[in-house]
Amino acid sequence: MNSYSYMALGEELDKDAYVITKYRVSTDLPIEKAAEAIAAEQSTGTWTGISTLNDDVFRKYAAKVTAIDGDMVTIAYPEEDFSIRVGAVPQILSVISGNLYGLGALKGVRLEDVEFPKGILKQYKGPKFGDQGLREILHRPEKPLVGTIVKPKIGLSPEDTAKYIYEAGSGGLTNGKDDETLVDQVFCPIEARTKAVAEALDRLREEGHYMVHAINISTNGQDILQLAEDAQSWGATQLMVDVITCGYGAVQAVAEDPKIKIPVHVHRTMHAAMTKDPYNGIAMRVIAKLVRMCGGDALHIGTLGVGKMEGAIAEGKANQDACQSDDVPFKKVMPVCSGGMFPGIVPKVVQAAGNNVQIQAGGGVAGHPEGVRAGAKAMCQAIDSAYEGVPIEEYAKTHHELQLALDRWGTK
Ligand code: RUB
Repeated sequence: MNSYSYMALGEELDKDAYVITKYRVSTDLPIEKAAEAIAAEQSTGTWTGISTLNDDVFRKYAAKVTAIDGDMVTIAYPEEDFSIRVGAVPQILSVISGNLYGLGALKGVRLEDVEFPKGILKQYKGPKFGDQGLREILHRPEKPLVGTIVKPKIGLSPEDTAKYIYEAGSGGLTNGKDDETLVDQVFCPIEARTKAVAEALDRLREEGHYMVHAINISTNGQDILQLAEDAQSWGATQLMVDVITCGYGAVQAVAEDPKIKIPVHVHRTMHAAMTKDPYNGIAMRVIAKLVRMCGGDALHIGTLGVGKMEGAIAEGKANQDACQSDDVPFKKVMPVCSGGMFPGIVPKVVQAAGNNVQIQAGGGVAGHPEGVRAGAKAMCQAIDSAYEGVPIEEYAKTHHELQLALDRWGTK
């Protein structure tokens, strides 16, 4: 029986013929052995030599360990190992991010990055609208988009949800959204909520303000397309899908449905089970790249070192880059900074992320001492201060709602 080596350190590969991955590996094994174990398990090998593997199969389909730098390992998988039209992201993930986590020889392994060859990318469509499409809908060409997550997450009726959105829009917000745990509960049926919110948005438009609201349609695979189409027919202006709980296929199905003519907001609830440990799991930037391929128009990327959720500036920037880079043939995804946001920390986010972001606050709007409309105004004023480059404390001196927000929550 032949024994095959998956090591190809320093080999120059045609980037258009391989999916190139980077893993951070923690192991007591020599790192070369661990890298080889991953390359073997995820392509043509297993724990022992096998009589059914021949030179031809190995040459065509074996993964190659092309670089090792400290604990960072680069593995290239031949494009032919992937099954895109049928198989798609579930199959991609089974290759680049599958059994390897279970290998007993590895204490930890984290998929840090992936690059796909043109042949695979061209089988995806990417976002229908993307960041610029959203900006066109909202008539907001340059400034950061500014939004809210309706709070409390659960419990409001359709009418109270619509009232919240009307108030938020009257205060100047461009985006509203359902929270991730709200879909079609008895207290707030999705049809009634969508219709009530649509009426509120129509009223705002008549008054000259453009706003969209993402209706959460996260559900079973067999139901999600119908729900997307129904929500659109009830007046939804944007749809929301939780990518980790529903799957990439759900985002792709909704985004690629030709009947769907509204943007898709992608929430990432549960991502931290995979992304939080620096030594195990999957980096958010990989998830962002896949969401972009599948057609998400907006995606949560973290709050770049501030807010209630974990996530440093460098990590947020890497996620933003995955949404916005020019090296893939897709429209750009609107990066969404959300989670524990409030007006006082908006300038830090804008400083780190620039103006092409959507910044949104739930508690940071609904918790304003003068209510939702004032909370929305304070968020908009914070965005304006950052956009105009005026220190926020200075700006607050002439903007009452912002001053109240700073008094309540400060700037850290
Ligand atoms: C926002 C909220 C969202 C988070 C998720 O509410 O809880 O679901 O955005 O986090 P609040 P992430 O503004 O009151 O904190 O965007 O990091 O996935």
